[in-house]
Amino acid sequence: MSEDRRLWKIVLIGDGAVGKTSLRKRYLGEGFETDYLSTMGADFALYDTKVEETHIRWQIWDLAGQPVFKDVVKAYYTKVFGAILVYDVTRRQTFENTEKWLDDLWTNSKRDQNVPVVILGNKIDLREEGAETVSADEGQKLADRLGIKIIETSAKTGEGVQIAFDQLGKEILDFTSQ
Ligand code: G3D
Ligand code: MG
Repeated sequence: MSEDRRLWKIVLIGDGAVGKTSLRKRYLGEGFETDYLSTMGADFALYDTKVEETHIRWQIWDLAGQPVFKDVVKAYYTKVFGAILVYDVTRRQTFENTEKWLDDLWTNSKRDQNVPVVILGNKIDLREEGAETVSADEGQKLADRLGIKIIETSAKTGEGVQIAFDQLGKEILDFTSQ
């Protein structure tokens, strides 16, 4: 690891089965290490990349299910540099829960609203017309209201995945160089 490589812890958040683990795997491909923190029910993967000209090492935290212990939540959110918040475009309730996840992030990281976040509307390969479905337009309206970027993705096809992580990287870089 070069000396000036920055270690950035990020967390994946959002309801169960929205595709958090699949997105992480899609982004990382085969070449990543994970450490399973079995006592916590969380694991993290390390991945070296570049954001603009800056060398970074992502430490991507991912929860297996819902944490039971308060300490787990605390450890999960502690010292985060950024977050990827995921909803599933085929399940409206997961979209409606995004603000609850933002609150969790802000409260538990004790950083108020000062955490770079990107929101992902995932599973667009499954999107059909219907009341359950969250449209791109609805996503954009929420993005405008929150002042947070929403990127539509598919962990299955890979669409949007690289863009989403790049976007978060840029936001963290801007934030940390303020
Ligand atoms: P989670 O980590 O948020 O709980 P997972 O979600 O990554 O475990 O994904 C839950 C299920 O959704 C998995 O299916 C996974 O394959 C599927 N999935 C995730 N992202 C996408 C996507 O973009 N498109 C499609 N079509 N499926 C997706 P299983 O059947 O393994 O439970
Ligand atoms: Mg998972």
